[in-house]
Amino acid sequence: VDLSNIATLELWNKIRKDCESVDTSSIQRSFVNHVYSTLARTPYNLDEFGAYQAAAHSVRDQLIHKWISTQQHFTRSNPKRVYYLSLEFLMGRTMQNCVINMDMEEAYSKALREMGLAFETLYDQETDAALGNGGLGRLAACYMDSLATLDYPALGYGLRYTYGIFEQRIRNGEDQVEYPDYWLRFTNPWEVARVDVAYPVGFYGSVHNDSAGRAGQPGQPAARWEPAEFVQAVAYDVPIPGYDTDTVLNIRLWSSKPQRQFDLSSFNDGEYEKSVAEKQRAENITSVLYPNDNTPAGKELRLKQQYFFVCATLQDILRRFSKLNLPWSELPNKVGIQLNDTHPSLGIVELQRVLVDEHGLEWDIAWALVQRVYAYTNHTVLPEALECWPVSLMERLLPRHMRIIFDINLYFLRSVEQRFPGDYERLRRMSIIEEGHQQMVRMAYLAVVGSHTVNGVARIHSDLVRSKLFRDFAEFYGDDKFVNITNGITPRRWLHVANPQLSALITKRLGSNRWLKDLTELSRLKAFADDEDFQQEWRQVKRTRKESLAEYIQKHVDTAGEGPVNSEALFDVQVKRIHEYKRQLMNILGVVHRYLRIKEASAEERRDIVPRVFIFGGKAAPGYHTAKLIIKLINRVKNVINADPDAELRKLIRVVYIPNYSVTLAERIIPASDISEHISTAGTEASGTSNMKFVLNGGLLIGTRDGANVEIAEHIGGWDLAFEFGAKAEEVDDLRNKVRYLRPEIHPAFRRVVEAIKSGQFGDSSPFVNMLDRLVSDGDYYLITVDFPSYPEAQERVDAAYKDQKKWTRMSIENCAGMGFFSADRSVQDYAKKIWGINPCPPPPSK
Ligand code: 475
Repeated sequence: VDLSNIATLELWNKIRKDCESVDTSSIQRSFVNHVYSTLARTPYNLDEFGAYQAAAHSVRDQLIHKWISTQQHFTRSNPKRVYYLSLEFLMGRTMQNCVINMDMEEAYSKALREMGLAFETLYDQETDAALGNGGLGRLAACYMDSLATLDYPALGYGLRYTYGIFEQRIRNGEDQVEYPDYWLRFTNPWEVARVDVAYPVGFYGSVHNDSAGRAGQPGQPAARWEPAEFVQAVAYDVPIPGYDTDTVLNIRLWSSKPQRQFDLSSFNDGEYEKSVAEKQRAENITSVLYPNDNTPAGKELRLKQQYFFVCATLQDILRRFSKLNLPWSELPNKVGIQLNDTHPSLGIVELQRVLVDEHGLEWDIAWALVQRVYAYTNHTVLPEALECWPVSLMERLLPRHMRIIFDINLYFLRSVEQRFPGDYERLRRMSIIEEGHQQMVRMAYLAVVGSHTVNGVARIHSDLVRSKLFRDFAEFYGDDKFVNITNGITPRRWLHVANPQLSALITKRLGSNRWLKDLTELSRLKAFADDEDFQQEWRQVKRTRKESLAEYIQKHVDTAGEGPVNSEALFDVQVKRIHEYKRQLMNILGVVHRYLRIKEASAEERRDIVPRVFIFGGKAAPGYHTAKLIIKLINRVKNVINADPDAELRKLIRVVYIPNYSVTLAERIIPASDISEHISTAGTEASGTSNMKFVLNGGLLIGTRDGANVEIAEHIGGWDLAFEFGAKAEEVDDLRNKVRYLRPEIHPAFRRVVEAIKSGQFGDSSPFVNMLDRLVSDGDYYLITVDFPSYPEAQERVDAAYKDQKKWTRMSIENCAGMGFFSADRSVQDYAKKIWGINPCPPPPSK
């Protein structure tokens, strides 16, 4: 564009200002314009989905203006930036979050109402962006919201999977079946395709010595990698608006495309089909999110995804750095990279490769820079969840990287040996390469060695990371390298958006909505915990939310004609990925226990029982047999209890399995919970984040002393305000040995439950026999038999507390009031100070 004429420039600026205006008529213009010219529709054939699309495009326009301004501002201010690398971003829906963060909800609502449309009803038309499995992916999404809200110069990087986490359906009322989640079917208004931003990514091939013939030689390891296969990484940008600020950050998602548009030579050779197949192979790389949570997939395609991701991301980061014309020594002052678990840890090797092989830096100088750039977040200590890749696979797919890993390991082990001369056992333990019948690369060790800081995600978890998982490394590097950053959640989505009723009540009581930006403000609610009127309003909100969930269940969950759930009953919720360590099995065995007790109770005794609805939800990894069996058992128990001929009993106990748990369902379920279950074996759940969401919404917890439960209890005022049971983390090793070798007496209540299932009371028991027998022989790794007696006992304390509604409401208010610490705003500030060394870069005040 020729802008040399001042008048031309002014015209551009004036028109842009017009485009940014959000008064009623501008919104209406933009909406109508999208109905006609984006969708080619008219008000006569506009259905709800079309209206959603037009509204979404209109909101997107607003978003993009602010986003461009933010990016220009960052470029001009040139601060150190942090890059959050994650193979998963579990975003959920976008539209409502956007208009709330940009303070446009009322404006849109009014503008569309005048046009005969209810804006709020359009939210339900949106499909979730579900590019993540669970906790780790949702954490990345919460952190982007907080980074934007606090004006940090940050950028997220991820993959644009064609298929997100699978859709779960329940077949025959009991079994999980998976369906592909083709979320891009109707195009995605929340992304901007950047066809101008594309990088080549190579795989396979061979390594050649550099001219001096020194490839792989310690001290002088420059070499040339000639990949045999290339694909392209194309950028798709997803704008992330902060709350109550003009900052709009970016998540850049890579999509794989074939290198050349069309291979004419193979066409001429009559190999047309081959060239199309090649094209499809390239697109394969980003086609599907691996559906494993807390277990690595171990597939070649997954390793390809990981390298594809870091290769494109580093080219992008380094291109931005090179525009600054600074020496390489400045890299750590401009670039911080956070690794969300080990999944992107090949980035460490890739950066070393680029610096040494492509830019000619000396090994040691490059390595010192690499270590100052990277930091690594660990999300699990489960041994089977730690990523390891076969050396043979890595050698084939990434031959140069494999050599670099061997060299990194060599120098590292030499330095360990200097500190601990002759301690070969230590070298074996600490080696990045695990020796065995098949050599493996331990990705967690690579991440530790290549980073300046390693963090766990809750205090107890970080203690275990330091004292057990990476004990040798903490001894070698010193404790300072290992820090804790307790996870947090965004109060915007998880209270204000998910629970507008409670949000309004809190704002009314506190006299302002400042708590949305400073969650510690909630502590002022404590003063009203016993206030009669406030208590009533608080209970009313919960009731409303329970009724709305009951309605959802009635409409969308197959309840086999069982009738509506009683929203007066206590709602007991466990929604999360199905995993043995999370112990949904213990929960359902507890349900059976309660059922048997109610069955034998007299009419008199029954009058004393608090009616409960047990609500389950969660997906099992498709290849995780035991997890699928647990889903089956939950549903079997559900089907029998809900169909019990005793109508009086059915009023006291009910079980629901809500299929296809998702971010959007979480927003419905969490505000409706009275009590939620966070009952992992102590020392196994790194943090948990739904525990925070439940408490923030006035639900109480029943849980073990695990993950963030421990800190939640501290902040709300102790375990008197939550329901604790079970073994402590320090006792777990010893208990495992006892269970395994000494077989302590199994509690009769537990035996009875197992016998009931084995007797066929819940249908053919043969699928479950093995799983249950393992528990009572030597296979109770997660200590269900050990914790079981104290679990129903804790549930009785829940019942007792619930009977006193005043006491319960006071606890609920006090729980919520103590949640200030668990805002993701606090978490990202911790990261900024303790790990990244970055500062906010707020937009200049607009003129
Ligand atoms: C922990 N996912 C929670 C949460 O810190 C914690 C994804 C792909 C492959 C393998 N695993 C994953 C996880 O490991 C994961 O989600 N971990 C979770 O991270 C956030 O709150 O306790 O289990």
